[in-house]
Amino acid sequence: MHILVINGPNLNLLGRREPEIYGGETYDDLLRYIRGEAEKLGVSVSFFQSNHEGALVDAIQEALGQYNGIVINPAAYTHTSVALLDALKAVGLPAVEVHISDVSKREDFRQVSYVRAACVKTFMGLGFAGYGEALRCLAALDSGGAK
Ligand code: CA2
Repeated sequence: MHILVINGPNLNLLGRREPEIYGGETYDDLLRYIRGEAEKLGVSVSFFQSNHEGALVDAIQEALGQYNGIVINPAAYTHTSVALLDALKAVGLPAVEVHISDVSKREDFRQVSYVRAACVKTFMGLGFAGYGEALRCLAALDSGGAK
């Protein structure tokens, strides 16, 4: 099983600021964590990060035929992007939305998620562990498990 993990704007700067919200670990630490979880599950992972909405749309489109599922933290585009929602719907791959912080307890403008309607599940507020849960969720779907 091949899973594409997509991260949106500014997540490449993890660990540099706002450690009280996003923790003190870096983007490279995140990739290391996800690789470790993927190995335990026996799934393969690839990563894509961009600060550009169109590049994220392209990555979602190009996932078709290459991957069995998508883990996506669209970052700020979560709350604004119909384009990402449409791209996820268009490819129809199972997708799981992840947020490091608990967006449900933050500002009003973070209460909307456009992508959620195209995702089978959302994990938020679990820190990096949310990405591990997302991989588990996709792996369970792939093996026909109920989750
Ligand atoms: O909690 C999450 O994972 C978010 O998707 C992160 C986004 C935010 O806009 C969403 O509402 C929730 C922001 C990522 C910004 O990352 C930073 C990295 C370094 C310093 C400050 C922010």
